[in-house]
Amino acid sequence: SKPVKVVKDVVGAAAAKVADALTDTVPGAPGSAPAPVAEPTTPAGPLPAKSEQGAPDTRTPTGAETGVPPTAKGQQGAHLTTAQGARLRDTDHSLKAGPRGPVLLQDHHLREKITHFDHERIPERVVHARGAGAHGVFTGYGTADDLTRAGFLRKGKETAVFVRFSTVLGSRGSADTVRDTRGFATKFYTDEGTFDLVANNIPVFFIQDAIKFPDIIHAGKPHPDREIPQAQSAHDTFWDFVSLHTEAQHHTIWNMSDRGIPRSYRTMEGFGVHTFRLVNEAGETVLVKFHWKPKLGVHSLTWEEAQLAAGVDPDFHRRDLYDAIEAGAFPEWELGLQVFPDTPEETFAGIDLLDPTKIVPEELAPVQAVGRLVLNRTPRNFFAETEQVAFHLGHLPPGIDVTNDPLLQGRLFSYVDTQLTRLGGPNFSQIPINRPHADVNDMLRDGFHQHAVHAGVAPYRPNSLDGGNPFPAGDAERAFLDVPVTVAQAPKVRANPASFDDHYSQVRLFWQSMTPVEKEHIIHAYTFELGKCYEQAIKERQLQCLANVDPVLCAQVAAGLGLPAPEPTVPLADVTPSPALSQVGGRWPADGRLVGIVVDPDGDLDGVDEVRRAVFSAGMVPLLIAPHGGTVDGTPVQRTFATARSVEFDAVLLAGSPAPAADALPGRDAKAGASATATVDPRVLLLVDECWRHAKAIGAWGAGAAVLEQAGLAGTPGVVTAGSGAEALAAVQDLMAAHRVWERFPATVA
Ligand code: HDD
Repeated sequence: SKPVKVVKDVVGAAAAKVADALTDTVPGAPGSAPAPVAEPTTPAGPLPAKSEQGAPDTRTPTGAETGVPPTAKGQQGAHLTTAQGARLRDTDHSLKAGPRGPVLLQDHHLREKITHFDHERIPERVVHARGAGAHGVFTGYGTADDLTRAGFLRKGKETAVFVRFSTVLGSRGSADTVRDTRGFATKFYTDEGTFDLVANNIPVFFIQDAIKFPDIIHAGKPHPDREIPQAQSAHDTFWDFVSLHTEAQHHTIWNMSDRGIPRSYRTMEGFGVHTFRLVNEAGETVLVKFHWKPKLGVHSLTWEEAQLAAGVDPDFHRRDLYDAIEAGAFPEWELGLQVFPDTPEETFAGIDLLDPTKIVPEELAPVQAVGRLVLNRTPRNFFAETEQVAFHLGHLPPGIDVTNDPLLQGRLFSYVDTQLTRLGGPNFSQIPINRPHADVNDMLRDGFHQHAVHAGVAPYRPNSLDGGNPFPAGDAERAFLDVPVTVAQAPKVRANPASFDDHYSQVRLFWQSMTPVEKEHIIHAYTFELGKCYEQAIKERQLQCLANVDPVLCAQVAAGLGLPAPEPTVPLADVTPSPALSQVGGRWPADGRLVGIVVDPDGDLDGVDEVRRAVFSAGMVPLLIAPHGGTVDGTPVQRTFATARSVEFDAVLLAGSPAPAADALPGRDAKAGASATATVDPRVLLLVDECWRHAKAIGAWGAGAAVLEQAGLAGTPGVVTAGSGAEALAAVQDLMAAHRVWERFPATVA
């Protein structure tokens, strides 16, 4: 047998020497040529030693510290070491009794490496398991100064934030574009303690009391026997619960509306749902609801897009978030407040502010902007940051307090409790992403994963041994204030106030506030989801709920299911529509929108170049779509005819399309309508056809006009043929401001 060759010592080696070591022959492999390896990067210096054990380990920054440049590679330092810092010669071969012999139990490196790997996964979140996060900055406007003492809302005050968006029902590996509620949780690392605003993209919740949370989640999650369906509500147990438990109907109609399938996290509103209490410097209080308003407007996918994206790109939303940030199109929201007087009744305009299944229409209480959020940095490590971030409604800075909303009260218990299992003990606030940016001086000690080496002997109060420290703070030191709300003398009961019994009036308010095209989408969504149920009784019960919302909605869904439409069992509420609830009718900036440009490599490439530049300077992102990858006239091709689908673009421009090669797509030519005389590649026809169905703006100039002719779309709504690329872009941009070419959707309901 061949002699075993020991991998060379690379201690102190230059890059070339490292490469030499890496390309060494595999020890013991008979006569094999060394496998080519990637070019090694220049070794960086080793990680600095941790100076002392008394403080958090700042070698792993939270994002606030700038010790590690954002471009730093994952593996810091030139030399591989064990977890104890001993340098290693080899990590590719276990220690054996001879090259063909058994592996030795004494191989401490093998055992360390495999053991650590075996424990790499932590339990996924019991809800909101799939998510994507980003860092950013929040800047206060100073407009809430008379309402709250919270310092992060002061004018010009900048506060670091981390935001995690999520779906609720699916597992960590499920698709992004499923019909579901989205989480929108924000951690503000304020100077006065961390504030977590744990919000959703829907302003109401399924239940009014947290004690029912396990029930709604058991019903919404996959069936316990077969664990299907994944990440969706189109199944019997969900509809069984919401049809029996009618307070869920309001949240459910939002799910069935276009809000259930957002176009992007960037185009979602966020809602704190509950009413909170603010307290100002003078000790005066108001009640508020928190709102996030996206700069790009609220915008959704079409149902077909959502379904296609789940297959074509299951990471659609997280990719969109990261791509936008990396392209410099930083997602932005304004934080807003609806403000209500803090009266003993805790109602506003007859609406119970403690009922989390009710909104207050913006027409009655306008949303007042109090600050701006910009997401400008993607996480460096998904696990360390996005997976380990831990939110909790009880993370409140002075100036913000909770109310008696029974859903909020239960949440105050659940979040810390769940982290104990998920993050393995009570010290999760020492994990870098969870570390407050305010000074911490608590008396919490020990426990699993304790990272601090606390000095002192007296973590109790009062004490005379550690100088009496720590001392309580007062108003002058900006201490948290539990607002001394008077609690009425009342018997202990398991009951809700009577106002919580109205389960239908606001569902009707939502339905009546929709435009015809939005109503059409809601009808289709209910028909699809109930059509996926097996139990006839569940469909009938949900139809009864819809009858109590609106007879037209009920009749249309019933027709789709082939069932009779029942009569209402409650009087239909007389509601005033709230136009603010509709997504249709506004105009929004085009920043960060994606424009596909279909090119013929033998066509008008000067014009294409000009249009690309114009798209860039309008703050949008051009994506070149060509028959093949690589470059066209020196410009990189981002999508090919084989990979481009309508879901990826907000609009498409056609500069021309080459005739299909004779052998292109055997068997598909005839289907796509192409023939020997076809002048347009059938894949381009499919793309344009999809864009049309998904109500996207389409523009063409020059040879591109032939594509529209052949697709039979020239002259239809939202399809523009222009004399130049610049004109086509201008027309398309104008159409994009309305998000979609809404008139392409047939609307049969008024
Ligand atoms: Fe919750 C996670 C939002 C009701 C219990 N919730 C979680 C997340 C969001 C929300 C955005 C993900 C946080 C992250 O990204 O890490 N939850 C809401 C909203 C609710 C709501 C807006 C109603 C207004 N939640 C709710 C109730 C309970 C919980 C009533 C329990 C009684 N939620 C949890 C949890 C989770 C969670 C089990 C799972 C993972 C976690 O907390 O950290 O504690």
